Amino acid sequence: MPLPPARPLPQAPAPADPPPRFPAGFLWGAATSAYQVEGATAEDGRTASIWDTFCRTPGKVFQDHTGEVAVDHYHRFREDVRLMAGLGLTAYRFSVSWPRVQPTGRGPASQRGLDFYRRLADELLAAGITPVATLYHWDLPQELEAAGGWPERATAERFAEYAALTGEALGDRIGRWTTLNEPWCSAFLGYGSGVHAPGRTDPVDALRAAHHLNLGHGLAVTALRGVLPADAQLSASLNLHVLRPLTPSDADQDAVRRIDAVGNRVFLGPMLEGGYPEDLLADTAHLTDWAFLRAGDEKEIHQPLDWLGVNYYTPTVVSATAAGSAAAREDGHGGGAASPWPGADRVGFHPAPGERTAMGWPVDPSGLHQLLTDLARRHPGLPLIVTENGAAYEDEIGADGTVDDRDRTAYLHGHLTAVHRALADGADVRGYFAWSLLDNFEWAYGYAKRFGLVHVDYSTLARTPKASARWYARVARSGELHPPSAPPAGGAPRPTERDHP
Ligand code: IFM
Repeated sequence: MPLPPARPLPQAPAPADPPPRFPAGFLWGAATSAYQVEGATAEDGRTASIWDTFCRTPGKVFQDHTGEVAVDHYHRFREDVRLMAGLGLTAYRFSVSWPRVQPTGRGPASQRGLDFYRRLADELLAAGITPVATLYHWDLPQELEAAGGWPERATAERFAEYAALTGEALGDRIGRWTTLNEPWCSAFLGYGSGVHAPGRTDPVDALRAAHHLNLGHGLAVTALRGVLPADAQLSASLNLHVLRPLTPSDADQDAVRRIDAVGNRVFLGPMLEGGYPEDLLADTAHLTDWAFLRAGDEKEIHQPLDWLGVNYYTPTVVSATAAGSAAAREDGHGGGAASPWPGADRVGFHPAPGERTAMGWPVDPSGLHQLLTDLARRHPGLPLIVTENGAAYEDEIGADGTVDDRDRTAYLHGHLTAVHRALADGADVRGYFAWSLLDNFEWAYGYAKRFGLVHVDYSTLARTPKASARWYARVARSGELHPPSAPPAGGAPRPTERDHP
């Protein structure tokens, strides 16, 4: 007799996949920079930087905003460190203000200036947070700009002196250093398109500035090795452009090559490979003979680094186009008549597909994966740290006093997923810093764009962690990449009152 057909057994629910886990010791951080957060621009002997001057020039910055008060980190750093501790951060990346530490850009250091960073580092260390110091995040002492600025070789030499005296004073507390943050912006937005301080618009000055920033980096690394403990970890942070051709045509591929040369390899070449790319010299030969590049400079710049800082926000789509066309002006860096891309006049810039942040920057985490895995392939053995990644959105405090910035949480989750995939694909990524810890002064956009994990009320300077900060805290504390929507076990890790006075 045939047996009756077996009834299917009830299926046990499939166990949910465990959240992706990051390696032990991975640095979970947030970043800021001096001019964007400190304020106190005329206190304790600090002199003007090029950004103070630029902000005072009518029409350069949104509604003529300035960094005079910024978010008052200079006076509120203790509260801010408690905030970081409450978020479970294990590292804080900040920059040292050159005109605070060496007010005239040359000569002896200001003890009062150095003391601020001593106090900040001590507070961080006491909270178990690793300080990561950037020496130059765009605030050149105005006196050095008056003497010619980055287009002049002497500025690189001054930078190395400043690096040495800062390293000597703070090296007992700070073990991780970055020489320059985003030298592409300093050179090409500062001296090329002029949308950043000092607002000059000369393509040759921009190329000279790029070289002297590179040289300053090399000289500073050598100077720092001479004064820092042997285990100090040195790097530079580059905003590398992830480039995509509009079409697969040879002409569009050549547009990618040109922007890669003047956007990426102008720094990667000398810093990591020992020389400028031949095609960059050829592309810019109608502008300059590069006589400012002296024998021995490339060797000086090519110093061994302990890690590379990678800043990524969005990819860039380019095509071949006619010089001066509308597409050629859509460069994503504030427009303006002058180009930040010397030698690439016939390149057009196009919006990448996808959602956009309040900066108008398309959201595409795959670009971060591409960047990290490409760097790992090209520079095996060089550890990478994502030193900036984040998004501006139109955040508002709700009636209940919270900021529900789920778009930022989704952005961070997407990009951390990309970092995790890059790790799985062999990239040696050691940490991630969200940009930014706090809402702050967003350069030519003034206070109009909010990048913070923590909301700042600009009239009271009150800090309120956004929902993204609470999500990021959970990830940082557990080392696990929980999806944004998953309700946290035991309730949301809201910062406590003790953490956030
Ligand atoms: O705010 C800036 C930061 O100073 C340098 N990197 C990009 C950020 C967002 O524009």
